[in-house]
Amino acid sequence: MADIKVGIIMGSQSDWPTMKEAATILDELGVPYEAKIVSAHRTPDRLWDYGKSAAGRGLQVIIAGAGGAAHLPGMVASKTRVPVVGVPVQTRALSGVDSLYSIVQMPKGFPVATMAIGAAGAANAGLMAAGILALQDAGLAQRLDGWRAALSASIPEEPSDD
Ligand code: RP5
Repeated sequence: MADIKVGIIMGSQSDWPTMKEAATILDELGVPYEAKIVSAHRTPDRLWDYGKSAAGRGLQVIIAGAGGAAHLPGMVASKTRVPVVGVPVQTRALSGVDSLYSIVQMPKGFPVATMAIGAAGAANAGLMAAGILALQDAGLAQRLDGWRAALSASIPEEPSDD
């Protein structure tokens, strides 16, 4: 099995449509990952074990997404030195502002690199993880440069009515 360096975790199955955006980016860039449901509130022991074993298992980046009282990214960051990229999942009640505030306001000492709310944030989390790994992987660096160049090239110079 390929060496897995990225872990995608989420608080609920209902987060997967959002977190899939991170997975899609990693697929496009040929970065192997694992995806797991790990809830800070519903499966605290699973969260504990995941954080405790992350570095030893060779994970180099953890992408953690949750919504509402989104404690997962911060709690996993408190259990591992592996960099955590947090994704605030959009909620129905408060549009994800609750998730954002829950994730972004970490106390000094335990950082979470917090992305934008929702799908764009999840996609950017994938790109952030790839960028971190690319620092030590020339092939991935080249693929990421190509991905970015293709995105730039796809942006038209003028708007159209179609
Ligand atoms: C959070 O509660 C999850 O991350 C999810 O975004 C939210 C709602 O979860 P479900 O009730 O849909 O399982 O823990």
